[in-house]
Amino acid sequence: MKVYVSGKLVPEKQAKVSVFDHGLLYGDGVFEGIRIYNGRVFMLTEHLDRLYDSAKAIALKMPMTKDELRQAVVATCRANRLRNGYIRLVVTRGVGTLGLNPYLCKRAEVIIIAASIQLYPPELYEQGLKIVTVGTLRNAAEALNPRIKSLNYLNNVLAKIEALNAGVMECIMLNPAGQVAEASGDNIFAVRGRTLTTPPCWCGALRGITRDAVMELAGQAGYDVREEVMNRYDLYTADEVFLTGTAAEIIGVVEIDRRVIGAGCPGPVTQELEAAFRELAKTRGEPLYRR
Ligand code: PXG
Repeated sequence: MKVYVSGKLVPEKQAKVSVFDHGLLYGDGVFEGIRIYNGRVFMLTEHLDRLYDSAKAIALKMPMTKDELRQAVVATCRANRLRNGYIRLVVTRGVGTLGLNPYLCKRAEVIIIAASIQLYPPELYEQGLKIVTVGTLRNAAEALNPRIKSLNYLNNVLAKIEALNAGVMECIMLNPAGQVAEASGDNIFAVRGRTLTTPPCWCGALRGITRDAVMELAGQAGYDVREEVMNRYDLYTADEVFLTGTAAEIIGVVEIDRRVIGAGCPGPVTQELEAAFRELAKTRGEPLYRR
């Protein structure tokens, strides 16, 4: 595998960063996780826009233009001859001193890994996920805004640990007001009749690229799509609940805190949107090869 680091594509064994990199020392940096489907980088423009917004929010000066980064992403995928896969795009504050001061870091480091990912076993997409609400609250937006896709994922890791310790693979994270925010690495939707509801970003959700795509697809399919404050009641009593994310894609939720959701299996709306998403993934995004 070839990895992009310090402006070059190098064999993975040589792909290294300094122990003085503030990405490692302080979790100071931002990232994106992007899918490659059918020889196309899915929604690359949207991912790059979000990355640059995350960087701006933490006052991190990107060392290259969006277009240069787009080309580096494409080159990394091509070097690994990927037609389907997963790209981890990481930007760290770079090498600095043993002190917080980010302004003493000379230059941000850009890392591009193009490989593959499987989050859940295929059976779970057919059976649906069982999840629980965890005690770890999503970061308060006024402290570290969840809209920033930062390298500081301890908030999510702590939630994931609680989920795993409870014997499930995902969880619901609430915001400090006790409202539904998102899952540890996915957004959440509830279906009731012909209405789809997801929490607005100000409730503590990342503005997921998959979330945006699903909202667009559901709108086109004639559903009433709403961003509304949600409580656990809205999830417990929904016809269907599903999660969306680059890694998870679209996955049905069939049990929350030991309440069975809907019919106890991934529902028809979830399945319809999954199929529409598969179609979209075939054609949407930056083509990597001529054919
Ligand atoms: N919320 C959080 C906190 C996330 O980290 C999403 C929502 C969904 O956003 P997208 O844009 O992907 O639809 C994410 C993204 C992993 C992994 O390795 C997790 C994500 C993306 C890629 C890989 O578990 N989460």
